[in-house]
Amino acid sequence: MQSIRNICIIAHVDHGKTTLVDAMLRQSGTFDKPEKQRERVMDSMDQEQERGITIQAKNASINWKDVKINIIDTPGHADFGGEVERIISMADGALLLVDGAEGPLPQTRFVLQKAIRQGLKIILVINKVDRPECADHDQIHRVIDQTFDLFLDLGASDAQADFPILYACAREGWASLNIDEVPDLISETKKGTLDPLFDQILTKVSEPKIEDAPTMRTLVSNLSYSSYVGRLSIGRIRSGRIFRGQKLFRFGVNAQGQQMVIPFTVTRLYTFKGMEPIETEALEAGDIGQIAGMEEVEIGDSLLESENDKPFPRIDIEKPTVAMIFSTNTAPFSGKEGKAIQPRELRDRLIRETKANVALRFEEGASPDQCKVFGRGELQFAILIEQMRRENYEFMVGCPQVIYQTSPDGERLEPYEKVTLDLPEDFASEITGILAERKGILTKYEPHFHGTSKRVRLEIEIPTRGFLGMRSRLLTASKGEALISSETLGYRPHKGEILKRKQGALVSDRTGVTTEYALLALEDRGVLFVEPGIDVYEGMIVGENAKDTDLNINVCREKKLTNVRAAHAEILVTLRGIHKVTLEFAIEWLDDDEWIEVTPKSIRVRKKVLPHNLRGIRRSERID
Ligand SMILES: Nc1nc2c(ncn2[C@@H]2O[C@H](COP(=O)(O)OP(=O)(O)OP(=O)(O)O)[C@@H](O)[C@H]2O)c(=O)[nH]1
Ligand SMILES: [Mg+2]
Repeated sequence: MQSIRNICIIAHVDHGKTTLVDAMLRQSGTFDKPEKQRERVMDSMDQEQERGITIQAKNASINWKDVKINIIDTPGHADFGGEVERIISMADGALLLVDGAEGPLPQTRFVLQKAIRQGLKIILVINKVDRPECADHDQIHRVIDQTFDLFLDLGASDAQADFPILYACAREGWASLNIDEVPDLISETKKGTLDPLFDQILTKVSEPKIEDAPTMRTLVSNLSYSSYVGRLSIGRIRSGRIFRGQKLFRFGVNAQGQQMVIPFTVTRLYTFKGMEPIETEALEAGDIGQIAGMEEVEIGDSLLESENDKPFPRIDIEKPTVAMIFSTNTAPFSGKEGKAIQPRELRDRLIRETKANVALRFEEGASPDQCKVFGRGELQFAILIEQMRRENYEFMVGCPQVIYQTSPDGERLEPYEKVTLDLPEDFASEITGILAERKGILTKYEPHFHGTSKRVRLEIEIPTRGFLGMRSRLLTASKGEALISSETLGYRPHKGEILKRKQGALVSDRTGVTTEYALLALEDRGVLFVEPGIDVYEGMIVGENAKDTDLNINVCREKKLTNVRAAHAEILVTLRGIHKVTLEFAIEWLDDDEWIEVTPKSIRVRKKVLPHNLRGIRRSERID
């Protein structure tokens, strides 16, 4: 039987995980034509390529010195932390990547904590050592010290804290155990490879532990789909052997949370070769593969050979802290640009999503045309919304809301986050000011040099409610220079009212087509969201008011032509600028009494109550 190693790659967002997998695939001879490969091949979903981030954990496999190495690439963004939690049990070892210039960041801590708890052997890879900030090796040593402190802080065992360290440039495809070699590898006076990394994986990560059980047992840790065979379960064979045609039992739970046992037959099995699933007759204990044969399977189910066997405990992952309402589209233009989703379809679609992604949870909404989805953050919602939009659906979503809890003695609790910001010192006071306004408290202010520029690393503890919708504002305030990340701190006492948005909305008071003449007259009132010649309806938001009240306005007014010359002169006046409403912008901007209308072609924002005479204009200070 072939020797196997199962490893996952974990890190804070952007520290180079997927780039490292590229290099590992390339150097192990997995690609037929390596030069033809695009970058970050594991980021195979459209939105992953477009956004340059990993959203879903994915498997690949390579062969090195006759050992099969199963690799699981994971996302680093905090919103997709659930992906890391659910797949980590497939691995025995983890490559922990830390950007040599940035050092450990919040998500480094989160994923390391999961890996330590799971008892994984950890190999530290200090990546991006080619960055100019790392030319000073003191910087790299500092990062190693910080990472070591993190290990101790998280209760690593002695064996785990005794981790090997590699210095790597994933982008150029080399790694070394010797820091003194790094300058030569960067200047290419010495040719580097990933051999030292592969060797560490083979020697330091143990062979998969095989459970002492007489029959086949596996836990479904991930799902995939093939248009050819349907739903596929991804899991690691914990004991025994699984083969095509085998009769197995799926141990799942029903909607009421009760256990159910359903027999099925394995119709197809796949093992990974590179990123490709290759059909196989059998999978041996220790290996990771895909199993076809049942459509209804869910992550956390156990697939067992014996009906009398005990299932694995279900994967327990951190609870969502935010929620969003999804609704059918009730706006007047509904169904014009896509397919207006029906209540039942909306429900089915969202339930399907929450089954494939255990970090999301579904709940019925307040009315039959609404559903509530619980998740971890704005980006996670934005990706789901964008995905549904690409499926040609039209629907609406409300603004993200935090989930409250009540303490045993009746106190109202809300989720908190620790926000870590790294930015040029000049912006620090403005940024802390913005967050202080939203009840954030500065807990750490650490100046450091980043190359020659003076930067600070700030830590701010803030109610999640205060941090929602703030990312772009913080980026704008720091001229795009701030590195922002956050981690949840759990529930703390409610911090009192926080105003969601200071500015009111400019709202169309009628249905019609916008005119340049009307919009020009409005420019000084605030920021416009629509261009001339756009269809609008009563209650649709066409801009942000500079004042804190909503303003109902006529954006369709035509200029009465008194003489030809005046009309001609007007052509020379053009609108200063329109703020295009993107999905991300809308999610951050939206207030409780507003909807985002999502269609395959447009993102519109609107008031929940459309007729202007039924709606107040004073935005009461929102206390939630
Ligand atoms: N200078 C330098 N840049 C690198 C290196 N490795 C990766 N990068 C760059 O870092 C960026 C992020 O790389 P990814 O591989 O997508 O990072 P990731 O950790 O997979 O990111 P997520 O999956 O979104 O968490 C890309 O622009 C890479 O080109 C490296 O060794 N040196
Ligand atoms: Mg990635």
